[in-house]
Amino acid sequence: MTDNKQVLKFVNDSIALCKPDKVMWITGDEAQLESLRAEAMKTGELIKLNEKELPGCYLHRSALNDVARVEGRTFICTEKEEDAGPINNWMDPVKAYKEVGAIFNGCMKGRTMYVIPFSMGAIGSPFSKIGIEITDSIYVVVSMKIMTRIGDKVLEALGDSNDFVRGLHAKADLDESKRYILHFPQDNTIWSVNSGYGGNVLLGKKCFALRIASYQGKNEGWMAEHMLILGVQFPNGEIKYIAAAFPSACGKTNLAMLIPPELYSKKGYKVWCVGDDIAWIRIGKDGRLWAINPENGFFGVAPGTNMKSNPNALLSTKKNAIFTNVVQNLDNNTVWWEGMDKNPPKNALNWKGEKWDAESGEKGAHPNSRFTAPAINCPCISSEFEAPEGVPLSAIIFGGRRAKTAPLVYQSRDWNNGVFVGSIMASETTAAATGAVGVVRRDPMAMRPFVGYNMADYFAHWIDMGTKIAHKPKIFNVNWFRTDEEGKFIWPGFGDNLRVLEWILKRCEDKVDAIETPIGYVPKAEDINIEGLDIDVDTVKGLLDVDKATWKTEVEGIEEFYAQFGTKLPKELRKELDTLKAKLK
Ligand code: OXD
Ligand code: MN
Repeated sequence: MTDNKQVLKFVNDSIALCKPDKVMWITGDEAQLESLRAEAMKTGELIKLNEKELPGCYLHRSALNDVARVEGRTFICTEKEEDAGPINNWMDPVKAYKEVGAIFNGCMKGRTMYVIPFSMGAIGSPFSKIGIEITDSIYVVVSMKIMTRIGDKVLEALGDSNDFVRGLHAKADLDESKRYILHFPQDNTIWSVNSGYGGNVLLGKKCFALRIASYQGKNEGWMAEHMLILGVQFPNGEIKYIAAAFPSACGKTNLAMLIPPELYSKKGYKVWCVGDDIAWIRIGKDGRLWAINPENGFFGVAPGTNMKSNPNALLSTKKNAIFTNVVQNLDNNTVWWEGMDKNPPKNALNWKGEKWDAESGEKGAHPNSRFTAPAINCPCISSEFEAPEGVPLSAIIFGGRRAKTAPLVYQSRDWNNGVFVGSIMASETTAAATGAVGVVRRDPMAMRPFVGYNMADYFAHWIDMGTKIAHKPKIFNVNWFRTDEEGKFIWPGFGDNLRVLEWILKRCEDKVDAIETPIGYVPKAEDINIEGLDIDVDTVKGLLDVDKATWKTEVEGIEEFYAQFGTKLPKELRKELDTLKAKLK
């Protein structure tokens, strides 16, 4: 426990509101966690998996109506609506506390309230930030243990400081119509009720490390981004770091844990994973940008993860992991999902817990089924994973899932042009959020669902950061998802994406030329190494093609998107758009 008066006040206020029967402070002690897992097994909240094959691993099934982030019920509650901006849902904080407070009122009667002190970032790092999550869910407690650093040592690091995020979560009765994910950036507070899905309830992740942290970053001069961080090690041992933003379920975890093609690994190339989802980025004393991964685990999309697509992710799930909404193989009490291998189990339960037969043609795992796995399990985890100051960035990459418009890779002309490139990002939607899948939507910097304030001010913050960074990383855009006439992906992707990263890092050191196009610099086709691939230089030329007519249509979409920001849109971005239009003439 703690003497911190602000922490005690937060806990006591939450007790008065939720009225639990019992309160348990999570100490981080393994015996306490083990007794909670045992309790959750009794109620069916957790199912213990085969201890020999998957030691320390559990299966969890969510409610059928609760399988993804609910963007429509996620709100930014600021005094002025303008501070939330046109992209976010807004609620007046007074109304939010009152109306959603009524839902929390008494919702933990007959239950235990768990108090989880957690740190985003290594405990004691000057970049780290602390939160307290209060919850009525053991699944949340044991998942927070994987995804963050928890327990007494966090309270010790906090001391008597008031600088912590207050997170209150109750699964309550999982009533969809009363589900709310509320953020009060001006109060350092998050309220989440009536959900048990990771992205809505592991409050350290999207709610704190992106929405609240992006607001803190704007005020404190740093950036919280939806980015993986990876290191490419060259044969001479040197490692260069890249941060990359992609919308949800577009392969961030795969890229972060990339296995080099044999051609490269034989020469001594390696890729090290620092993080797969979130980067907190600051200007270092040396004038470069430095990034930490504030998380301690991976909350990855299961379907499609296999020993070919991402062996490192799969191996990360082999101990002390939690699987949510995957298939349970009843013969050996292990798990399976579509795209794991070609042998679906015969005797199995689907994600809903019903008897399931692959022959039925129905999917066994939910498309947004997940694994929660400790980062230290990852065979390619970077030696800098815990480095208090993080790693220096050579390049920033934006990317989306576009069948046609964007070329395989292009480089922005400079920082402001790079911010423009990030701001116009668009991607086809995926199952990570509820709603239609496969619809193209603008997702600036992959932060559309995660900026905790007005997106126009967020753009301005990016522009402003550029004026302060002495040694700026170069900014690129990639698109692994271009398709041919039959709708098949042209670029092989996965490990072969290293071939594109190689070009990017060469550009950062001025070691390779490029061709100027209206949208920025693209590689000369022959500078993308295709040795050992099944595609020829002409195919690469096609992948790098910038079609003026398509981009003219794209400009119309950008105009429309920008229009909603009115005069708040930074003039630098308007200028970049005008330049693009002129170059397309
Ligand atoms: C995630 C997401 O879970 O972006 O990382 O939805
Ligand atoms: Mn994400």
